Formats: sequence, C-alpha cells, structure tokens
Amino acid sequence: EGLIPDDTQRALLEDLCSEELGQAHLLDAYCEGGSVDDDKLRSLCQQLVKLDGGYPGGLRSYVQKAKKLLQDSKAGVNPLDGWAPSVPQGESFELGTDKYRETESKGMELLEKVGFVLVAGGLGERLGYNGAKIGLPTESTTGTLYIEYYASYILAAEKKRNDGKFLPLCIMVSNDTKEPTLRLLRENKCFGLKRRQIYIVQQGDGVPALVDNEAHFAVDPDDPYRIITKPHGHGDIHSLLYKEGVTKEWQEKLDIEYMVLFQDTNGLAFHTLPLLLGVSKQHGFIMNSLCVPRKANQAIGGITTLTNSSTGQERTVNVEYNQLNPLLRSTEEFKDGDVNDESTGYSPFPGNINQLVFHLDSYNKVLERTKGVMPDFVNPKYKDNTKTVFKKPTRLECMMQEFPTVLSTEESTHVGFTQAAASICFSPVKNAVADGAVLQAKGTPPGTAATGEADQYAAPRIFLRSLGCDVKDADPVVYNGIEVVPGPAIVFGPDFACCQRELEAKFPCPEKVKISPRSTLVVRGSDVVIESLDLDGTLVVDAGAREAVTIKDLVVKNEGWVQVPTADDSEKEIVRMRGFIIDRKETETIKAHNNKPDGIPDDSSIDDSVPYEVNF
Ligand code: UGB
Repeated sequence: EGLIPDDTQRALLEDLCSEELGQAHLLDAYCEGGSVDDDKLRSLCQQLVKLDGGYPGGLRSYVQKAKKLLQDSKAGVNPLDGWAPSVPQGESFELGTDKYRETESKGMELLEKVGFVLVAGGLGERLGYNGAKIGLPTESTTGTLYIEYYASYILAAEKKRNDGKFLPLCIMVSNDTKEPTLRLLRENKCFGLKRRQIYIVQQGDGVPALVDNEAHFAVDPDDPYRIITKPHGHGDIHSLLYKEGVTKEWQEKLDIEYMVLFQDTNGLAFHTLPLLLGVSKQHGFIMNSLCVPRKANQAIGGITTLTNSSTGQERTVNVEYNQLNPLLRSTEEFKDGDVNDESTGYSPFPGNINQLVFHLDSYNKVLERTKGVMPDFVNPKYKDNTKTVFKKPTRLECMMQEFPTVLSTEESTHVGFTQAAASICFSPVKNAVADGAVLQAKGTPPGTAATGEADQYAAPRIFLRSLGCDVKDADPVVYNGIEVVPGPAIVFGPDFACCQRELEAKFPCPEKVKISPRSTLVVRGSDVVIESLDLDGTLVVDAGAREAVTIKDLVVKNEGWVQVPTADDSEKEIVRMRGFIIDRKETETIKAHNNKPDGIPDDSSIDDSVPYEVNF
C-alpha cells in the first residue's frame, strides 16, 4: 500500500499478476533485476490503468480474449463455427465493356457527393519502414506522395460540384503516425486541401502487444517498466467517426451521400471508385467492397457468403486471410482449404482490398445503434509451422471490413461487392523486398515498393490500350530480386482524368497515339487533350488548371528518362526499397504559363495556429 497508494492501480496490478491472467513478468525488473525503481513501478501502474480504460471490458477481458483467440489461431480452429461458407454473387467488370462504361458513368455523377476516409494508423511492420507510409512516393517519376495523390484526386472530384462546397477527407492516425502525418500536411500546405476540409481522428493509445500464445504483454527492452502497445486495428475507424460526429456532420452540412474508406498505400484504388459508386447506387448497397481475383493464401481476405446453420441468416463479409483456410477446411465442399480453382488459377472467393463504399445515411443509422464497435480478432505472424513463436509481438485487432457483422438480417441483404482486375485497382506497398521476392516466386503479387511503382505506370497503359492507343510494354527487369515491367512510365494526374470515361475524352483519336516501351509520359492539367502523339523518350505536360493545351502531330524523340538499378546502401531508404534511381537524361516539356493548380490556397490563408483537430 505504501508503494502503490492508489487502490485502483494496485488492484489492477494484482489482478494482472494473478496466475489466471499470467502477467507477473511485468514485475521482473522490480523483483529480480538490479533496477528497483519505485517511481517507475508507479508509472507502469499508471500506464496499465490507462490501457485498462481504453479497452472495452478492461485488460482482464483483453487477456482472456487474447488467450482464447491465440489458442484457436494456433490450433487452426474455425473461428466462424456455425456459419457455412459459400462463394458470393457479385458484380464483376471488364475494362472496355459497355457494362463498365455505363456503370462508371452512373458513378461519376455521384463522385461530387463522396466523403473520403483514409485509415493511416498502421505501423507498416511488414514493409519495415518507420515513417508514415502515406509519405512514401507512389512512383519516382514525379515523386508524388500517396497523400499528395489522394488529395489531388479529392480536389479533382470536388471540381465537379457546383455548389462551392468541398469534399471532406478524414484521416485516422495512431500514436505512431500522428506526428509524421501532421508534419507532412503542415510542410506541404495540406497538398492543396483546405484545413477545414481535413478531419483528423486518432486511435487510442492502443492495446498491449503480446509476445506469445499465453498473451504475455510485451515489455519495452529499453524500459522494463513500460509495456509496448500497438494500434487496435483499422476497425477503430467506425467508433471514431461515430464518437467525433464526423459522418453525421458530412451528411448534414456538406450534403455527402457516400463515403469511401481506403488504405494508406494503394495508388490505384481510385481508378475504380466511380464504378463502385455506380454499383452501390444501382443495388442500393449500404456497403460495397472493391475486390480483385484472389490467389490462394494471398494476404487479402476473401469475400464470402456465410449462412448461419441454426438461424439461416446470410451475410456477405470478408473472411480474413488467416481465417479462410480453417473455415474452408471445416466443410465438405471446400475441404482442401484455401486453394486455387484449377480452371481459373484463382481462389473462388473474391479478394477484399478494403476499399469500401458506404451509403452515408444508412451508415449513420447503423452507427447510432452500434456506436461503431467491431468484433476482435488476432492475426499473429508466426515464425514457423509450430506456431509457437511470433515474428513480432501481436495484439488483438478489429477490422473495418467487419461492418456487416453488426448489421440486422434485413440490412445484411444490402451488402455486396464489385470486382475488377487487380492491374487497374490494387497494388499496395506492404512488404519488404526479401518477403516480396518469396511471394513473387510463388506467383503471388509481392506488394513491394518496386511493384507498387511499376503497377502505377502499368494501369494507365492498360487504360490507353483499351481505348486503342499503341502502347507496348518494355521487357521485364529485376530490381533487388523483384521482377517488374519498368515502362513505359505513364503518370496522369487526377485533374487530367479521374476515370476511363474522362480519359476517352482526353484521347479523342487513340489510333494516332503511339508510346514506345522506353518512354515516360507525365500529364497534369484539367484541360489537356492529346490528339496525336508519337512518343519515344520523355514528354512532360504540366498545364495546370486554367490553361487549355492540345497536343497535335507531336513527335518526341529524345534520350528520355532511364531507370538505373542501384544496390547502394548509402542511398535514401525510399530508393533502397525500390532498387533503382531515375536518370533524367532528356525531357520535352510543355508547361503552361499559369500553372498554379486550383485549390492551392494562397500563403495568407495558411494559419499555423489552427490545431489539427476534428473540425479545425
Ligand atoms: N491501419 C490503421 O489505420 N490502424 C491500425 O491499427 C491498423 C491498420 P494493413 P493487412 O488490402 O492488402 C488488410 O496492416 O493486414 C491501416 C485487410 O484486413 O496493411 O494487410 C493501415 O495504415 C485485408 O482483408 O492490413 O490487411 C492501412 O492503411 C486486405 O484487404 C490499413 O489499415 C489487405 O489489407 C490496412 O492495414 C489488403
């Protein structure tokens, strides 16, 4: 009592150190080591009380749930006992078809009614990058950062509104990503967005990291009186949007009708946003998930129809990648587990890429009822098949795509998915080079910086080819053990074209457009039209917002920009990750005189004293 005078703290510590909860190791430093420190012990207790209050049911419940979920995970237990899986029915789209064009057109009309929610609280452990991932470049030709790209898309979409209102962006940060995210925004004048357009919500202090299957809390190696914490998962976004009243305000004050949730490093995600909106409208969906064909065991969840064997209730919901195999194996129909269908080479279950569109009015009603709380889940990354040692401490998480689990039976019928080829909508940067190389050898997308960049250039090539332009791919090359097709490197700003329909208007004579495999083409500006072009080298068109540029009968032949492999350890981390630099040898530039993009506020409107809080 003298040592820890606070009764609550003492009781909590005693409870955690009981045999049942098994956290007595938290006192190792105090009891055994040479570092007895009363003050530090009291600060550990303070941290515990804070964590206790930050988790529904407190740390006792956290430990109990964690032990159970970890044992189940180790034993490969089907966490969805009582729910029978089947392959869901959904909308699938192929570029160049009438269905694609018509649905995209319907969705384009709704783009001006969308609120954007970026979940950016993740640590990026698999990537091994310590900064905020939204500050990574999408590609190194223009060096556009992920957050910069997202902001430019929002600005381009906003221009379609004629009521002068803005389209809001909410960013969820965690303790780990808050400072770097705010710094990025501050140093770059919010990338052209207005301050009051950006809503920042922050995940709590996190939950204790767990070192083993007994759910022992991870202790900081540099401070044995401190528990390592980790974010509780992207599922926190729903309760934060509810708590801060963000989506309610969007609906009431900004006339927002749809909301899109998206992840930190998928630079292709918005190509298919109009398509998703079109499908949502057509089917009256409350929630619509963007999907891609999934390779068996790929680290993306599988969208599954689950039917409850006792109630008959049906749900279309993501089954996370580490749960899909045990679920399928527990059935007769899918007893081989998470395997590819031999006829297609893909899993029959569409791959969830966590690009989720919600109908805002329905979403807000569900939030009122549920307060946005999602169920818990554990996803330890094991060192080997014994499943006893973790690569890194794990923790209980909740996932944003679990939203259908809180819906009523009736609401559940308004949930669906929209599938398109991964080449036009999904290439995240999630994995370190060595892990990516292993995945690639198995035929699974590696998800590294080099492939993220290569796919960023590849998507516009696919769109242009589907219009009828002559765009040939370069031969594959290997950077750092990762094979990629390096070019031609094509980058279109969202102000130039937000979707395929807009691109069609920008290339009215596609048969007169030819781009050689070694070329680089960058186009930014809302009023650029490319009628006829023969490009063999590098062309940069930077027209800004107010200048009309028509490219006609232009032949460009120059030395261009060349990707040069590098394994130089002294290079910056963003270069080492991708394994090449760009040698800008020769460039043809078409630059308008007045090329300040719309939306970039004058310096005078930047007020650094405004705090980055909700509604700032
Ligand atoms: N994130 C947060 O904002 N807070 C957190 O506490 C945790 C994460 P990961 P993972 O599309 O590739 C998801 O770690 O394990 C943010 C889906 O569950 O990249 O790869 C974080 O910053 C899976 O079904 O998630 O799995 C990032 O923006 C599939 O869709 C996002 O949440 C897979 O992504 C995702 O975090 C995929």
